[in-house]
Amino acid sequence: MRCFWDDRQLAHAPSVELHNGAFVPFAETASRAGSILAAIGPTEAAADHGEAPLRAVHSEDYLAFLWSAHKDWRAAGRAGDASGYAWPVVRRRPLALDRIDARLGAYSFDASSPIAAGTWEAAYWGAQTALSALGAVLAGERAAFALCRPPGHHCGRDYLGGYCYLNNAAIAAEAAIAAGRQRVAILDVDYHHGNGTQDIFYDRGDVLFASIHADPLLDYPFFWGHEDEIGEGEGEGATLNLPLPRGSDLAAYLPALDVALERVTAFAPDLLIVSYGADTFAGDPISHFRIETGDYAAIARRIASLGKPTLVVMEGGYAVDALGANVASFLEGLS
Ligand code: SP5
Ligand code: ZN
Repeated sequence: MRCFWDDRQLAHAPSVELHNGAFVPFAETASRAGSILAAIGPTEAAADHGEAPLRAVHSEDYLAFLWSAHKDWRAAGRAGDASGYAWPVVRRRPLALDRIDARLGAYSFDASSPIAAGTWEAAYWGAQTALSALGAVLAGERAAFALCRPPGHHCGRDYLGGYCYLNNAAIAAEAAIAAGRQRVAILDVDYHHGNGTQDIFYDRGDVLFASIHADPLLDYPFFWGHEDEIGEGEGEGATLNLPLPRGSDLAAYLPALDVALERVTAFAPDLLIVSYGADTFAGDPISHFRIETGDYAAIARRIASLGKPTLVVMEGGYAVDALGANVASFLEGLS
């Protein structure tokens, strides 16, 4: 399978994140990419598709904020990584956004996604990596893999969060539609609900979002991913959430996968985008499913049985030593 990667994605390297009331080492490390690269073999470099595909998903003001946030942080005399500490829960309009701290609050939904000096560069090339792999699929490849890092599925049109800054899967979906595809299905199999992707397409009938994830009653991101979220307006019925309990293993996972795949089939997409997170792995340090390395091949084979042109976009997965093998297993099952 053709795999795409750009090493400018390593530029994103925050040092700590807020977790359970204390700062701990940032879990979404650049070494994740090294583990995957060592396991999947040769990759192709990303081509630059410019900013227009980013603007098709994210708002102009959010992109401007993200581009300058770390410089603004430094200009305010701060050291280290930029992170918010106050959020406009009461959304008085217009928001007063003069201060960098106000902007950080307004354009984020958590305090575990710091902006470091290289965040914009890495996120930009992550999106370009997704677009480059999409290009291969649009040109006729049955499947391609985009090694995107930082991941994307938690961030929305105008907010970051969950280690995500640009929504790579959503950017690829919009680009596919701009290139003439009529219907795109996004299957999200990361441990966490892909709240940003859901939000972006919530009122859209031409993009299906189907997600299998840890029940948000107990797990991050808490406020999205419940079964009764089904989309709205023209998008009603084009969002499918399949929360599973902590401790779920392959036997618990496969029935949910079959439900999701039936919905994808009924939707009859021209293109399938898989938001693939390996944080469903039994050994993941921040997650609580029991999927084993070999299980990813079984999951991928079922996805491949749909026979749809498929773009796989990397999302989470934090057991760095096993991450490469988990990704390789998934890609092998897809081939
Ligand atoms: C893309 C993705 O998988 N994002 C996950 C974001 C989850 N963030 C909140 C979970 C809190 C766990 N933090 C533990 C850090 C240990 N170093
Ligand atoms: Zn995740």
